[in-house]
Amino acid sequence: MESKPILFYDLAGRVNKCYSNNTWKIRLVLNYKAVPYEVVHTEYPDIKDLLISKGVKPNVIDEYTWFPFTLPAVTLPNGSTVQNSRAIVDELERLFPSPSMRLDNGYTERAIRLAHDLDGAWGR
Ligand SMILES: N[C@@H](CCC(=O)N[C@@H](CS)C(=O)NCC(=O)O)C(=O)O
Repeated sequence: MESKPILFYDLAGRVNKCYSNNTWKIRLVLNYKAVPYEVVHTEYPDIKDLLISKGVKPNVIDEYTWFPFTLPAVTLPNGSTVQNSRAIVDELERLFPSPSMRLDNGYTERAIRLAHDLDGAWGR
């Protein structure tokens, strides 16, 4: 059976260049794992309707989660769509374990905390 490529929803720059640090996280993981994917360039005003149409549940807003619907998001080969970088990476790691992202190396959670601290320091 032929497997469908992953759909990777990225933000559309003026010349369809990948510019978002958040979506780059997932592009890097897909490239590292050499997973076939197709890019779907998406405009900010379309994110919400796109993800709702794919059955994505809104994020619960808290100190670190500002938007109910965000990119990056991916549609996996089974047709389910996932938003939020960490959730996406966990799914990619489960589906494509090699090469591993080594998420259990102790640095991942530290990096997430550091990113949160830096966001705060930049006057959110
Ligand atoms: N924690 C999220 C953050 C993603 C995020 O904030 N993405 C921005 C684009 S860089 C977004 O989609 N914002 C939606 C909006 O501004 O309405 C992740 O890494 O997946």
